[in-house]
Amino acid sequence: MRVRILVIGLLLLGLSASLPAWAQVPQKLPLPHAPGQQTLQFGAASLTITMPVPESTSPIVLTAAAPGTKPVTLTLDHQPDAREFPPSISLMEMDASNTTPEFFVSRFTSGAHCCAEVKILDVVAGQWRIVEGGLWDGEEIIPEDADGDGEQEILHGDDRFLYRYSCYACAGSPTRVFKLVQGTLADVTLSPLYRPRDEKDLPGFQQGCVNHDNGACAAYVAVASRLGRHDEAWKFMLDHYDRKSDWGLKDCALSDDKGNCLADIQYKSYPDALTAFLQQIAAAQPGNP
Ligand SMILES: [Ca+2]
Ligand SMILES: [Ca+2]
Repeated sequence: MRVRILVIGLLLLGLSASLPAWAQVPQKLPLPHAPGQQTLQFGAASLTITMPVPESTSPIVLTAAAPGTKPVTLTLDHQPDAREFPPSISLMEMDASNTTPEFFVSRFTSGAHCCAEVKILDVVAGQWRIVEGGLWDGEEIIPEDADGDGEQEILHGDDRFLYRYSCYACAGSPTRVFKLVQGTLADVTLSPLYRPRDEKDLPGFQQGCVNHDNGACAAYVAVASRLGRHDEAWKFMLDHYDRKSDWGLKDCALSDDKGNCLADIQYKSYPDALTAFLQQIAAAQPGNP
């Protein structure tokens, strides 16, 4: 057994030593300074960026290609008269199911607190695909290697906690982790690999709860629960939450197309509201029964 582990270890060492430079760390790619086309080559993969003339309504065009794969083209809106933000394009390794790197595009849509729009160019079954990475609170998403396996993950505060029980800037929110697997961004938050991060975040949420910030109490109970410490966190929350705040005690079970609430919910207390909210979060969480 010891020999086998040694052999696997040597194989892994050989593998990491042979990784090309572009695969080892994410690399932000420069946009062409002038209108026109520029092709960047990374090993076998290439990305061609076409920047429009500023006064035109032509889009920004990105084309990813590699030998033996079907290329894909992503078009990004360009409005000559609007204040718009350039896309941030990075080369990185996110999806281990192929031998090509991924191109990660994050662009600020502008507006208060919103949003970074993410698209990822990824090879699935021999074809480059555009993975719709969704809209995220904040200006830019910068993936990081959260578990040390050499692939970048998206880490982001759980937007569902924002404004829920206290103001935007007050409480932090629990971290969610998403991993790109064969063209799908999978929610892997509950993997034991990310427990150390939760352990690190927990004292800050607990301190916020001590200060009677109900948003921090919610994050504290949520993170402690996934670390297997729900009961002690719940008791702590009961001892420290702000009883005077009615923030988050109203909810809506059903809305029409225009956002009008058809079924109001009024909770009697913050613990009642929090119980329902954490049940909703748990029910939506992959990896929960
Ligand atoms: Ca890859
Ligand atoms: Ca990783």
